[in-house]
Amino acid sequence: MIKTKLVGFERVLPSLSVTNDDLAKLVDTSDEWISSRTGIRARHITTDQNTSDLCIGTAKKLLEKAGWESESVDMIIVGTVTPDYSTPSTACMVQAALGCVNAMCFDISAACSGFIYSLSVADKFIKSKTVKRAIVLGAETLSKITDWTDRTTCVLFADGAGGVLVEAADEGGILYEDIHSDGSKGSSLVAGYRQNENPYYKGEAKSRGYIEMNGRDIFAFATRMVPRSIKAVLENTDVGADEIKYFVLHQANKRINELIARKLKVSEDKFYSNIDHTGNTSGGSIPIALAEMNEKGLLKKGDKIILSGFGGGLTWGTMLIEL
Ligand code: B82
Repeated sequence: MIKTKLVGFERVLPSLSVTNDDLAKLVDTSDEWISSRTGIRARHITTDQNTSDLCIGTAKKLLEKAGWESESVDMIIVGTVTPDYSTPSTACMVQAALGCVNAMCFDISAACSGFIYSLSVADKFIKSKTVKRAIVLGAETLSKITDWTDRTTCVLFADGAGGVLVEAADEGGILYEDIHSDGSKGSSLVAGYRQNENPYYKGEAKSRGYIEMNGRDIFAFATRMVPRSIKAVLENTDVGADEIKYFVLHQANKRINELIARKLKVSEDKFYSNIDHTGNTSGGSIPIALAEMNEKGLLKKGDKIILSGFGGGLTWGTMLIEL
């Protein structure tokens, strides 16, 4: 059986880092309030880059480091809810910038689970022998859908891109996945509602662009469903939590991941955390964390890691990976 191996990890964060003290000049908040509730101390915010720019930078680094020819890439997938355009897709923009003329390219909308969903789709194309090499990115510019006057949300969200190269291999790679959606709870985390206000529309204007969330509801969802999903992956593969080197989860709030670690009876030290300097980058958070870990030498060949995303949709998903 063909396996899907992760063979490169890169990220691009905008150069501007905005601290909690900086935000306290925009809205009524404080470093103490933000950091004690979320673990966030600073986040990167773009001044002139859109999602495609961050993706193109990440994909260029990936190809250069791995020495892959642009023409050898069969597929580009971007998990994002903040594409530059509805069409062309962000993935097609990456293709054009890099000259990946042989790739099929599309975006996937699964919010903070977007990278996991994208990796899952790439895995299936590789296993079906349609694709040998793919670029899989998770990227957002959430600062463009953030209400910068709302102190409860503008302190959370941020910008950034991360990505991996995946390649058909004989062993290791993506060993198992557990992926779910619950559309009935979709209204607890929404962004970018566009009412069709065409000339024949008789109702009131209802479009609402910014992120709106019911924090309590989604906090309860994440801390209930993610431990279940991780347990399902470990049980179905007969892998013990002690055999997992790192748990790399979506970075929404440090408290969520601490509670998940406690529920799984796993030391918090095994839960990689970078939310202190990245904030919540939605689909970008897991691949950005992976790229950081790789740079620090934490990702070693043969190690098993768990990736878990959770977010709007609602969507969630866990993968067991052998590096
Ligand atoms: S919160 O509602 O304000 N809260 C929990 C009761 C404070 C500790 C909150 C905050 Br602040 C930040 C994030 C969340 C949260 O639950 N986020 C998510 C949960 C599930 C899926 C995605 C997210 C996300 O924010 O990306 C709650």
